[in-house]
Amino acid sequence: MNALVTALRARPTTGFLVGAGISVAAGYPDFRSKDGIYARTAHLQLPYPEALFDITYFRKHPQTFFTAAKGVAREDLGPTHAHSFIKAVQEQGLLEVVITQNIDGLERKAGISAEKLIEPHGSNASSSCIDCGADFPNAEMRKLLHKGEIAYCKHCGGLAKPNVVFFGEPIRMNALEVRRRVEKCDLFIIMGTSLVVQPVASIAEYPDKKAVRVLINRETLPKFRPRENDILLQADCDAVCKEAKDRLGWTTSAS
Ligand code: CNA
Repeated sequence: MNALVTALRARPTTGFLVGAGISVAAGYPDFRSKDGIYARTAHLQLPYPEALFDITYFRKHPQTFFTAAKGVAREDLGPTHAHSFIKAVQEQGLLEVVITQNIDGLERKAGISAEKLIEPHGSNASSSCIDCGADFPNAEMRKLLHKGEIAYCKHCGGLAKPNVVFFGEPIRMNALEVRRRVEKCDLFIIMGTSLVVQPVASIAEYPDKKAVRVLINRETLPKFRPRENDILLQADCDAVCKEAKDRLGWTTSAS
């Protein structure tokens, strides 16, 4: 913790790679924790857990996704201490980039500016048809998700879903731009991700060897390859972010 605060006092150009863990305190379950989405949908007896978000499986069994999404699609949830910390880094003028694997839109709700934010796995802020690509009204998608009912495109009758990238769909990321921006960072904070989903997980390897990487996760990650100057914090990311912000005396404006 001291090492993180000291690193931030040096006013480094800072980047973030974040995952579902930073939204758990808000009320969004992550994928792989004991009480995550995969555990909660075990009763659906999927052929493999990721099938829930697999485009080929979705085409054949759309009801499974809409049934599972029923309890998860929420609009009333707000940003966590982790989001607020990222916002504070932005307000300090230190933020270079935030790469979020999350699709819940909480970074935007927290006030992270669009030019700092990269959402390779898309966002649930809009919806469209998987066949003709026509927009599907998001308010209506929300209602269907709440009821657990399948959304059909009004133009071609195909299946519609939130603009969240499913397994088997191309991710929304300019890899060269991401690499360029991550390489600019003196400090790169990775938090609340299992670093399992590729290609985004490999962004953890992009920072320059001289940069300080910080890994904040409540479990150890076998896939993470530590470097000499890494700061490894096996901890709750909200507790770390709140303490860092308090110790630095950083406040955030309302968004
Ligand atoms: P994951 O594989 O579920 O991993 C989450 C990681 O966060 C795990 O290693 C947990 O131990 C850790 N974790 C959970 N809570 C905390 C906490 N409070 N403090 C510290 N660590 C914590 O999720 P990833 O993000 O790695 O996987 C990428 C997937 C998850 C993306 O495609 C997302 O779209 C998808 N996802 C997003 C959301 C969301 O938008 N809120 C929710 C669930 C899944």
